[in-house]
Formats: sequence, C-alpha cells, structure tokens
Amino acid sequence: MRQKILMMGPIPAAQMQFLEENYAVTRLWQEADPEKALGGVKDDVTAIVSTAFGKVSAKLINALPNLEIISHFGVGYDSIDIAAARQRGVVVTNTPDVLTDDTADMGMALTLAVFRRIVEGDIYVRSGQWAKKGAMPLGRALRGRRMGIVGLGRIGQAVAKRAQAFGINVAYSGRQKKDGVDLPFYPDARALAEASQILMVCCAYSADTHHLVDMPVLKALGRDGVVVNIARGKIIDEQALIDALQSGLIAGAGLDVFENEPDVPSSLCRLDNVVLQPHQGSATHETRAAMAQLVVDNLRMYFEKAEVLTPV
Ligand code: 8YV
Repeated sequence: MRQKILMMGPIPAAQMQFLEENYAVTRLWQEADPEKALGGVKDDVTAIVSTAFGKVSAKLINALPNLEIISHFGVGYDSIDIAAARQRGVVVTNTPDVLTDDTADMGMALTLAVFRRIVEGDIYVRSGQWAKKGAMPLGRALRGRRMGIVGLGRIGQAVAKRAQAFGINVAYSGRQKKDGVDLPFYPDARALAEASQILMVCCAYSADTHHLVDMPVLKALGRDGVVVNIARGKIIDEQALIDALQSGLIAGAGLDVFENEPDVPSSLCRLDNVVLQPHQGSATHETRAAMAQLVVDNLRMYFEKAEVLTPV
C-alpha cells in the first residue's frame, strides 16, 4: 500500500507531481471541509508535509495514530508543535542551507530599499512626480553604518558577509558568543540596538524570542535607526513598531514578515518610511525547487532506509 501523506500547503509543481505519483496525497489546504477530509484519512496518514502557513498542532499530531514523519518546507519550524512530535517519536525535518543566500539577499534588498528610498523612487517616476516636481528628496548612504544582527545563525552570517561588502560595520546578539566569529557580541538585543543604526532580525522564533524587539529595544535603536525583519513577525512587537515609526522614534523599517500573515495592519501600510514584502525571503524558483527537493528526499529516505537528511 502507498504511504499516505497529508499536505498542509503547496510546494512547487515538479516535486508535487513526484509526491502524487509515488504516494497517496491529501491536499488539506484545498479541502472545502478540512475536518471531514482529515476524518477520512487520519488512521492511514504516515507523513505530513508542512509549510510555514499551516499549523501542525499537538491536536493534529495526536489525531494521527500512525504518523511517523513531518517533512517541513522551510527552515523555521515554529508552526510545528515540536514537543508533541518528540513525545510521539515523530521524526521532523526542515530545509536549511538551501535558502540561506536568498533570504540574506532579501535582508540586504530591504535595507537598500529603505536607505535609498527605492520604492518611493519607483512611485515618483511612475506617477509623473519627477517631471512635475523635479528631483526627489535624498536618501541615506549605507557605507560606514553600524548593523546589529539579532541571531548570527546561517542566515545571519550570510547577511553579515553581504553587509561587510557594502562597507557596513557588523555586530551581533544571540544566546551566546559564537566561537571563531570576530565580530562584536552583545548579550542582549537592547544593548545591540543601542550600538546599531540597522537592526537586522535573523533569529528563530520561539517563546524566548517572542517580542524580543519591543519598545525599549526600538527606543535604544533611536531616531536614525532602521529595523529589518527577515525572520518571523512575532519576534517584533508589531504595535510597538508601528508606534515607533509613526512617532519618529525610529527612522524606518523593511519587513518581509508580520505578526498575523497574511494580514498586515493598515496603519503599517499607510507609512511611507517602511518597505513591505509578502514573506518572500526564500521565494525564488531556484530556492523553492531546492527546498521542495529536500522535502521529497527526506520523505523518500525515511520510507526507504529509515534515515533522513536534515532532521531538526
Ligand atoms: C517559508 C520560511 O517556509 O523557511 C522559512 O522558515 O519562512 C519560508 O521559506 C516558505 O514561505 C514556504 O512556507
């Protein structure tokens, strides 16, 4: 009998086709009545393919008596109740490394967009204001600025490399100082913000990092400061960020992620000192294909050899 896979969201077409051809797939996110669809397959499901946008709760895990593996399409797996999976002995895999460069590129793209007013400039040209009003207000230079990276993991380190190539001075904060990293370390986000003009959020989301960037951190960053978030929306207290942006307590923000995706507060959308993206860090054809291939390879290896490539 073919293994039964419960899919929480889409993956690219080629790998989706592979799954459809080799396994019995339920596309839960497309079901009109997901509860009913789940009821029909729950005793047979041995694997879940999850994405950042469909919660894999303890309730779901425990409703699937034969679940063996969760193969997650993404590096951040905060949408999965890991404790519940571990308790049941369910293997969990994710897709690290393959998305590092694109996500770091997004961090730099947002930084450049805010400092050089790229989105405003685009609107200025398209709306005919250039011809009517002449030159647009000036932007700010990146070289010589101080960037504080919150979380110097794989993606944080890739951002650091890029930022240094732009002549930016980099420091970082995290749970602990990294061996072999020759960058200034600050034990907490507030001290890092105090020493920075760009606060680049790259850490994983967990109970420990929930609202790590709060009003005191934003105050410490100060009125020339810019926050960039390529990690998870809930790491920043979004209301505090909106207040800080509205009141001029900080200068701007570049945000790829939000607290309640895909809902973004209209007060944030109305601000012209922010650049917003719809969670696009890993969103290139190349990277999404590599991520999906890793999802498939983890499943295949698990079912064929009881091994996986990238366990969490
Ligand atoms: C999403 C991400 O996984 O890797 C992560 O942690 O947030 C993204 O790459 C992607 O949008 C698909 O769900």
